[in-house]
Amino acid sequence: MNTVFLNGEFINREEAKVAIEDRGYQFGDGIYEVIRVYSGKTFTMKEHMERLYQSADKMKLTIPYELDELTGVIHELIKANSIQDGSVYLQVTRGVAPRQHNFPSSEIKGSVVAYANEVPRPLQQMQDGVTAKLVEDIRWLRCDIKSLNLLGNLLAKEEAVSEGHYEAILHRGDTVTEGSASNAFIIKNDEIVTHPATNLILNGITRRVIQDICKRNGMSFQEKSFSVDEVLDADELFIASTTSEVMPVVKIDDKEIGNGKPGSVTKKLQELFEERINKG
Ligand code: PSZ
Repeated sequence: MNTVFLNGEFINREEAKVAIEDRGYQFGDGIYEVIRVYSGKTFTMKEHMERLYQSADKMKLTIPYELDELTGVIHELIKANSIQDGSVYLQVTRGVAPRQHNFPSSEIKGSVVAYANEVPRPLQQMQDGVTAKLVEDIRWLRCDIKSLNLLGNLLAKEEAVSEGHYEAILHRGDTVTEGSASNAFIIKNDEIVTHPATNLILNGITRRVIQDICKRNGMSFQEKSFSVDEVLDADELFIASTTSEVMPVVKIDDKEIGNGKPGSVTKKLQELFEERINKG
């Protein structure tokens, strides 16, 4: 049996049904988070939950639960489904109302869905590295909101994956922004560089953990935008997300990065990231 959370109730996954006029279904009018679970315990849950409420504020959405209630829901899902290494998906939409673009009355409560899955860590890919494709970033200008509207991300990911790649690395003209579902980092002369946390990217929780790791270990971390040419000329390239962790990219389009193998700085970050996971 698989237990999920739907609008205040814990029910069987098969019985969880949402309304056809849910604004998440009709418009993608909602937000979400994916929270990692290692050895039955959440990782950086507080940061994910804070970002959820921040995303809600940015789109004038009221989450119909307090933060500690949602935290309790997540713990309950992990327990009820005996999740070891996995993730919890949590989404909040603007609720169910007759279809119209403008927001429904404030009496309409948001819909909340959460469920948990077992998800293995991508250990082999983290060891070998993956390939990526450069794709033009055609998304809107509020990529800082973790919105359900992912069409721009999906088109890019599909283009990359259908051609055998793991990820699409997005660029707006000459400027590299982030991955389709990850943040992107280059390393040049031992300096780790990633796009600043502006409206053009999602400020990833994994990105913030990496930033903190660098600070504590005297590694150079710079938030500044970089170009497509700088990627092609980088010593190392990696992407980072909740499920991909620190993932080396060893080839982009037809160009090998460095010697085509995961680089030493990326490997060091992976080690330090692993230590964080083990600390819980
Ligand atoms: O399961 C998956 O494939 C996941 S879990 C989280 C993501 C993918 N992606 C998050 C994400 C993103 O969608 C974009 C556009 N940029 C950056 C990230 C990284 O965010 P964190 O580190 O918070 O997961």
